[in-house]
Amino acid sequence: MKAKFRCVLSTVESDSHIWNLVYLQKLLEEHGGVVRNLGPCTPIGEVVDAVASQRPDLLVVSSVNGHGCHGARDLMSALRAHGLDVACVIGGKLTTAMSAGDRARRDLLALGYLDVFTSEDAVQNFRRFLNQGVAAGFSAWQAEAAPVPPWDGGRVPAPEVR
Ligand code: B12
Repeated sequence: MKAKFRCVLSTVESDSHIWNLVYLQKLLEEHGGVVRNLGPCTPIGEVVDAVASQRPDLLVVSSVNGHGCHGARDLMSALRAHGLDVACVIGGKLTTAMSAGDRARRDLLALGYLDVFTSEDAVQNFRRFLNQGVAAGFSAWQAEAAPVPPWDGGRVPAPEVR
């Protein structure tokens, strides 16, 4: 298949899981990506170097050990500190509690991730993202906003005054 985009694939420094990366590499290749898979426990410096030297169209970060949301913040900060503005998405199992998922999603979108794919239909949504990205450019993607529950800084009902 003709190459349609170049992609760097990584995880975060704390994450030693491998098969998620293998799976994503195959999925990306199926969509026409030429993939540089940086492997598990990816040092942040290696991701920064790969993005700086290869100027990929897309950086995909996958983490499943439940702590990825922290490493993902550090990774985006490092990319920004090096002046690297690359279309970047993340997915997998990023938190240990389902209830922390919305907040993590909100934080990561605010930091500059184009989307955060963690739901049950993550792969289906990611396929849509890839198809649209190949057609119109990855940066054009508009992620759905994460809901803000009232106890998490959202709209808090005014207390009843008697
Ligand atoms: C194999 C395995 C291990 C092996 C990994 C071996 C290796 N070299 O890969 C070992 C034993 C080393 C291991 C260690 C640990 N593991 Co483990 N592990 C698993 C296990 C059983 C299978 C993972 C796997 O290979 N799946 C196959 C791949 C293809 O599927 P996947 O990883 O789920 O990825 C899919 C989706 O998540 C999604 N996805 C993933 N990334 C992305 C990114 C994008 C952009 C998108 C769109 C989608 C996407 O797409 C994939 C296909 O559907 C899972 C449980 C399970 N059944 O899933 C636990 C699991 C991932 N491990 C877990 C944990 C907690 C750990 C440890 C912390 C345990 C410990 N206390 O030491 C350590 C962490 C090690 C580390 N430093 O990261 C938890 C994570 C819990 C959480 N996230 O809340 C899980 C879910 C088990 C559980 N139910 O508690 N683990």
